[in-house]
Amino acid sequence: MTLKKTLTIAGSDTSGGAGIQADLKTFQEHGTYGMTALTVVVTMDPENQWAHNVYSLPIDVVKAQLKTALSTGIDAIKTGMLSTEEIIQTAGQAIEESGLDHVVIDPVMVCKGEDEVLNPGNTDAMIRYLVPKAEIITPNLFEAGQLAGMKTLKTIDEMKEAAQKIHDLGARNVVIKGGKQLDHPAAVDLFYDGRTFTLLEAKKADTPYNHGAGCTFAAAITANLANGLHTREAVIQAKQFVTAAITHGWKLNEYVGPVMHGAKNRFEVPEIELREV
Ligand code: PXL
Repeated sequence: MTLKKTLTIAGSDTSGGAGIQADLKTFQEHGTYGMTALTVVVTMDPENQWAHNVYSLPIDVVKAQLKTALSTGIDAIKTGMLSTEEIIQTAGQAIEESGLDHVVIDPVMVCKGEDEVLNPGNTDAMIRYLVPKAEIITPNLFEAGQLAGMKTLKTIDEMKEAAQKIHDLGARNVVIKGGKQLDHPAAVDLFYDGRTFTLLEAKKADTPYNHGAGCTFAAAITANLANGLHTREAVIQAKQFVTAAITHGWKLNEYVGPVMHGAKNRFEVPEIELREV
């Protein structure tokens, strides 16, 4: 038996909910074979309010991992936290050389609860090296605003405007993760394929424990693409996966509560409503 191979180019979240840990757990739940090219290690300081520290890996180490992984013939690639312009450019080049279509760009700029942008020059590098390679790009409201040259998005109309702009930058499909942040009755994400704007709505989960939700959503899309789903179906099923994961989010300690990556396969499959807007 052979498995579809999914590669994440992303950071290590030592706390286990986001980053490559989220990606690998999600890949596993989808029956794909997960591989990694690590870009940074993120640690959290238990003596200082769980403050994050980001340690970038040397560029040679990133390149060596990409060479290893891509030599095996990957079916789908996801990018996550890329901390420097050099790493962004290197990831872009590797994707280009791979010739792969199934490329999911999760343009991570901040960690939840930390409002510092990783490095302002990174946005321009993402627009140049990564956005045009995306079969699907998955920014949150802040990241979509940065990519589109807008402020943090606050309404569905602003989400539509940003999705159009990001599509114009070369991403073939855009998913803007609104989640529960938007002033909207449902947990809502917007999918734009260049023709139709579709809202994906789920019941808002009554929990503060959602660390890693963004990474998990994007990783589920990646695995679904590797498994042969079309983009729209890949996104819908990923929304079910992440909604279940958030619904069963749990408290790791007093600072962080990760999603439960395996919830969809163990508990109920949530209802997602689709609406063209
Ligand atoms: O959730 C964004 C994110 C992505 N990648 C890594 C992280 C985080 C947030 O903590 O640590 C490695």
